[in-house]
Amino acid sequence: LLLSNSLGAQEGYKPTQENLENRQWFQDAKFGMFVHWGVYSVLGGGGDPGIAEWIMQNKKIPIKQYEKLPSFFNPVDFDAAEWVRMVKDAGMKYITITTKHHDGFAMYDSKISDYNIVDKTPYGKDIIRMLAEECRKQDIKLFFYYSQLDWHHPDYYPRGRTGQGFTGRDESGDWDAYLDYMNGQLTELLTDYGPIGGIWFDGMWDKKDADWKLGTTYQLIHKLQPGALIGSNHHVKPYPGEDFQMFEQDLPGENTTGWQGSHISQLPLEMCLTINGSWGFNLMDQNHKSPKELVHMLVKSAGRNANLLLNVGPMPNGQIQPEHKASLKAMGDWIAENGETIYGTRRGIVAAEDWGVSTQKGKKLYLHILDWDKDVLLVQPFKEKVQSVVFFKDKSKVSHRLDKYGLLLEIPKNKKDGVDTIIEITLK
Ligand code: JFZ
Repeated sequence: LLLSNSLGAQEGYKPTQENLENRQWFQDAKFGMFVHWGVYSVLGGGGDPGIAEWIMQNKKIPIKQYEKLPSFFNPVDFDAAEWVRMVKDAGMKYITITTKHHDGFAMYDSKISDYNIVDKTPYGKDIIRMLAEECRKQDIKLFFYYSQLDWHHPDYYPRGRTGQGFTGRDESGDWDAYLDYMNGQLTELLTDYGPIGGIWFDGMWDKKDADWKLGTTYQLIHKLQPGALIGSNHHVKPYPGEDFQMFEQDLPGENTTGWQGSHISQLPLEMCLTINGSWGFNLMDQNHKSPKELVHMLVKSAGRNANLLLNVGPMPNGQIQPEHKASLKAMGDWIAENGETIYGTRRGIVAAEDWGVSTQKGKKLYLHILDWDKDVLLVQPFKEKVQSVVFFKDKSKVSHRLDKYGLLLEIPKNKKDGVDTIIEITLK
């Protein structure tokens, strides 16, 4: 028996060779762009810097009123080629985009529901298709975010933690019919858009004790596209059938948000992060992370074996906010110089510490010194023998001593880099 329920998920799942290769690709890729874009973007948070894609819930907008939003969504400036070019220039290797968020609105041409971008907006075009085609042209992988939680579908019942009372729906519904609908939309996404990178689930946490029949859904996905990677933002240990593990706004193992738990699986890891303080477009949010902070998050993720999935919330006109374009450009400039120490690496033999992290590819070990202003640094001891120690930037020698206390490095002021002082160690 292959099918199983949510508790067992896809018990006995054996990833195909293609899937395993895609996991390697994923771990080598290191950096992707997350996109939260939907009809909520039109409201830009409604003047509240803390609200974006959650506005339906946070402002208790009934379905009848919310259903007017699609008629205002007309992203005439959307240019898939420009988005993908920007992604490449930022040094990113993939895009993960919201095909349906919690509001239930499909950003693609769904045939099983007309609550979608083609049928309900004046724009009338399938942005997911345009993006999929452009990604294929420019060799960028495309992943689909899909919200299991749905504030719009009548059969999403009983309601979960959210969506209580305000939406104006009947207090009834057929849960299995909802799951069929969800699986139907996933089938569309996995058959009509060519090979995709994977499915990024979110929203299970809304109904922790519901029978999500994950085994059925995961098996369906792996049957339709065995190479597609499944991940889910459920904040618990990965279920059988998942191909990567997600960490929301948190470096694996840190659990600073308190939601995440400290379990780190053997699966490829990914951390998602907002570029300011919002996922979807927010007009008031000026909390833009600096390029230095963003580079540090990329490096710290890599040093913990995780990818960074950096989010932008495009504006309702289809453009990316200029501040975010600038941040992405700055990251791209940094990666153009230093990408060798990130792409294709794994966490290095030197564990993460307050001063920074290490990444490694074969005999090349890179120490990324991110926060350290003294002129000497003692790195914890390791067993491997050292062939040479140089500054990555100019390949000049680093004065050092390796003994039982560790590796003592001299880092003169003029060799310090304001963002990341990278030491390249060749191991014997
Ligand atoms: C979720 C979404 O709600 C959010 O809009 C965004 O898409 C983000 C990437 O993922 O965020 C969560 C996930 C889990 C919880 C809350 C928000 N939770 O467990 O309460």
